Amino acid sequence: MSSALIVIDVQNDFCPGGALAVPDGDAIVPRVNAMMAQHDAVILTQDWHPAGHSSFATSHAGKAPYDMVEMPYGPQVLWPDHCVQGTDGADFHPDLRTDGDLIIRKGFRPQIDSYSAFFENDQATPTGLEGYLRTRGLSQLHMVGLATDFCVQFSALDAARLGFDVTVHLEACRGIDLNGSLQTSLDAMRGAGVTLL
Ligand code: VGL
Ligand code: ZN
Repeated sequence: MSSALIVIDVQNDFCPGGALAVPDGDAIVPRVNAMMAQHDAVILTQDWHPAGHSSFATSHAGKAPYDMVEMPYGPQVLWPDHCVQGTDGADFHPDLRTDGDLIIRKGFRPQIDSYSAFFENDQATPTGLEGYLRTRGLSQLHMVGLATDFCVQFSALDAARLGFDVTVHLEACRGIDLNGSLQTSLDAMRGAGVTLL
């Protein structure tokens, strides 16, 4: 049985000074780097939105960041513009090791947001990561990164539902915590059989 470290969205816009900064987000970088040597494969995800993406508050007249809207696929939080393709904010944190095996980009379809590394927020459009992991025999997934209560949570829940063995290393994650979303996400992951360390 082989293990993969999945490093979620350790990008400048999610670190202090970035457009959608996660408190203390950059503090995880040394720990994440150190974990890379402990797994058979290292996969990084990169939030990668076109300018004017539908998850940006600036794309909705009269809306502010963190307002909710109803999308065809369900409720969606509106975010500050972040991780726009080709910008510094979309780059990985400069101290993050990026010599992993695969970089998977997500959120590039203008009309759908994508938190999970496996499916877009419609819960149906795949990123291809499942097939990559299965064809390489990577069944033990270890997740770290940003943000615990959004992209890490949705990735972990999808992975557990797909039958992978999932561990989230909380000391190498940081959360946004919108209206208690951090605690809710921990309860949901635990309830889905995800191991939280
Ligand atoms: C994320 C909000 C919007 C994340 C990405 O990486 O958790 N959160 N886009
Ligand atoms: Zn995003």
